[in-house]
Order: sequence, then structure tokens, then C-alpha cells
Amino acid sequence: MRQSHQLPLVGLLLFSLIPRQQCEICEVSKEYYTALNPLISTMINSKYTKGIHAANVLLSLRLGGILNPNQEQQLIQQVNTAVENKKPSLTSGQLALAILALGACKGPDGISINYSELIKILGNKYKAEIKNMDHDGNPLTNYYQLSLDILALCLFSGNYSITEVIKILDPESKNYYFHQQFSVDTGAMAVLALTCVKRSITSGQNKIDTKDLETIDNHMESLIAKILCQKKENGLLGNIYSTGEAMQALFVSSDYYNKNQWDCQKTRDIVLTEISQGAFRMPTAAAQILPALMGKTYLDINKDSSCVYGSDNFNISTQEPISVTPAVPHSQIEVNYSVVVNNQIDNIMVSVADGSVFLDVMEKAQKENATLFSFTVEESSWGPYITTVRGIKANNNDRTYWELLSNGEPLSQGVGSYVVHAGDDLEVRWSIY
Ligand code: CBY
Repeated sequence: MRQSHQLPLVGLLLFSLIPRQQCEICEVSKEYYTALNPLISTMINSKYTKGIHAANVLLSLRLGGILNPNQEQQLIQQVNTAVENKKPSLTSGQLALAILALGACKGPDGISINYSELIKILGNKYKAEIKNMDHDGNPLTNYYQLSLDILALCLFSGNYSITEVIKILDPESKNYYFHQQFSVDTGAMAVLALTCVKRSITSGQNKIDTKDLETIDNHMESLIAKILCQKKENGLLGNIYSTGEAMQALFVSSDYYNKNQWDCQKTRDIVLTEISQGAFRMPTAAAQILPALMGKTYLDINKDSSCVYGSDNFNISTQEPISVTPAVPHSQIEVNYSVVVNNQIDNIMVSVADGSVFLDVMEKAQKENATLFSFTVEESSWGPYITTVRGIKANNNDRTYWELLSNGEPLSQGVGSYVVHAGDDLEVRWSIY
């Protein structure tokens, strides 16, 4: 054969060797890894008061192969101790996330983790979630956590019924919605869980009839359509905090949408812009966006494959960022704060330092009038979460919670992160989601 004839053939061969999926993944290329440094510094320097909240960070850093064995060991210890001490009180999703993080890859020997025992406990917590649905169809926690449970049970050979998974993760379930709005975070996690279940069937680990496989396909197609429906003009999927997990879901399900339905590069680029503007200062936010940017998904978790260490592409400062204390005291700003329960509105004008967050406003209001504005918070992996206001408690069984709004719009950040502006009309409203 003459060389000119061989060339197209070689080209074709090379093309066919490129795995199909790679075309759909648009990770940040290594030359641009410096753009990811803020995320990594945030995660490495994070100090969680509760060890379990470090699970997301550990998972993300291990998937990215970013830590050195020493740093890894410290985080493992933190998560492991939290699991050991807190097993009964952890929610199902917290335990699932801890298992995914501890088993993300095979680390150097040292801490031995008894997966089978943890998986058994997770199986029981998952059952309790489903049992709770008997009454009004509400799980103990939510579908995001149920999907994490299924993912962990699937990846770590736990017990679960495929028929039941199919029934629960039906895209028409109300549990994918908050205030009639499809939750992209939740849908994305469900897609990852269903993909794992589907792969376990097609690889022959699990036997089911083709009808079930078909239903899984239909569920995935519908969930992917709902996620893509939440694609914004600027490329975000849902909002900035759901985009990372939605990207993971789209990476693993390229068979369910057309290439022209999603511009992966556009999504990646808006995320990179947001990183540079400081949108991911919360360690959990950083942890949830990083894997997708490095072309990884939670389906890459594999307790039997060796961990990767200390990528040379990162030059991370483990020094805490020096906070600049202004020489002049902060100027004060005025905001309006109200507590709304049904038709009753109680409001107060409060004055706080410029740069204060929503929580500072609530504290100031409480100080000025404890009868009307008392509240309690719980620490979550996303920072403080409001549990009661004036003694009225949020309750998953009746889908109630304290909703945060500013100028009538629900916030996409919690009380510990949302920085208030002069003249804001801030509100905590007793709501049903
Ligand atoms: N994680 C979970 O169980 C949480 C799952 C999640 C879907 C989560 C968002 C997504 C994620 N990526 O982690 C979720 N939120 C849920 C399920 C809920 C409900 C919690 C109750 C339940 N059924 O378990 C509920 C009540 C509807 C809810 N979130 C409320 C709120 C508001 C909290 C107000 C308060 N009382 O303090 C708030 C602030 C919305 C509002 N305007 O009131 C809120 N959530 C926000 C903003 C968020 C985002 C946080 C972003 C940020 N930077 O802080 C979120 C990422 C998240 C955490 N919620 Co919810 C969604 C988003 O904007 N993309 C598993 C566990 C193991 O960690």
C-alpha cells in the first residue's frame, strides 16, 4: 500500500481508539490547573468542627489525586473518628459520603476500614429512609441523600433491591422538587446512582429482566432532560452550586442527550470565572465542583485501585490566607429584617457592619428583641443551617423549613455565607418545600 493511502486509515484507527466518553468530558487541561488552586487551598485549609463534614473534601481531593499521603492520612483519621463515634446519629447520606470518601481509592496501609460493617449499617439506614416514605412519601432526609446511599451500596457491594431503586427514583416523584422547582443537585445524584446500578446489571453482577433495564434507561433519559431544562443562558446547570454535580451526571450519560444540547466548554468556563470571583470559598462548595473540572465523577471511586498522590501540577499554599483587618472600623449599614409565619410579619431595622452576613443580622435582631427574633442553628457541611425561629422547628416529615429570602427572592447561599447589602429586605419565612 502506498503511504498516501495508509494515512487516512491510520487516522481512522486513531479516531476509533479514542474512547467515546472522552469527547463529552471537558476537563480543565493541565496547563490551566492554577485556576483550580483557590479550590484546593480552601479545601486543604478547611477546619470543620465536625469531622463528618470533611468527607466531601476528602472524597474530592482523593479523586483529584491532590493530597500527599500525610495530608490524606490526617483527613482519613478525621472522617474515620467521626464515623466511629457517631455511627447511630449520622444521617444515611452522611454515612454514605463517608464510605465513598474512605473507600475512594486504596491508600497506604495504616488505617483499616471495615467496609462490610459500615455498608451493613448504611443498608439499615437506607431501609429506615424508605420505611419513612410509607406515610406521606417523605424519606427521613431527602432524595439527594437516598441517591448517595444507593451509590455507596452499589459501589461497595451492599444489599439493595433494583426493583425498589427503580420505584423510588421515578423522575415523577415529588421528592425531586422544592417549591415545584426541579432540584438539579438531587437529579444529578440520582443519575449517578442509576448509572452505577445500570453498570452493575450490564456487567453481569446483578441479574434482572430487560424490562427493568428499560425502565432505568427511561428514568435516566427523563432526569437528564430535566437537568438540561435548567441550563441557563450563561452555561450554568441549575445554579453555580449544582453545576459540578450536574456536569458529572452529564459526563456519564452521554447516550441520553445529543451533543448539541450541551456546550460543556461554556459551562466549564463560567465555573472558572466564578472560581476567580470567589464563589467557592466554602470547602463543601469547592469539593463538589472540583471532580468535574478534573474530568472525574463519583463513579471513578474504586476501593481496589491505588490512590494517586501529590500531582506536580499544583503548587498549593497550606498557609491560611491572611485576613486583612481594616485600619478604620467598618462603616455601618442598615437592613430590614423580618420573620414571616403564615400571614404574620414581624420586622425590625438593624444596623450591622458593612460586609456582615445574614447570620449577623439575625443575631443583632435577636439581641434587640429576643421574644420575636430568637432562633437556633445547626452546623451543616454548608455552614450554619437555621433549625428554629421563635421556637418553631423545621420538620422533614411535613416538608417545612425556614426559607431565606432577600428582596423577595430565595437565596442560593446559607446564613453564614450570604453577605448583606445596605437597604436589603431580608426575610426568614416559614415555608413548605
Ligand atoms: N446533603 C443534603 O442532604 C442536602 C441536599 C440538597 C439538595 C443540597 C442543597 C444540594 C447539595 N449539593 O448538597 C439540599 N439543599 C436540600 C435537600 C435542602 C432541604 C433540606 C431538608 C431535607 N429534606 O433534608 C431544604 C429544606 C429544602 C433546603 N435544602 C433548604 C435550604 C435553605 C436553608 C435555609 C436554612 N434554614 O438555613 C437554603 C439556604 C435555600 C433558601 N433560600 O432558603 C438552601 N437550602 C441552599 C441555598 C442550598 C444550597 C447551598 C449553597 C451554598 N453556597 O450555601 C445547595 C447546595 C443546598 C445545600 N441547599 Co438546601 C443547593 C444549591 O443551591 N445548589 C447531604 C449531606 C450528607 O451533606
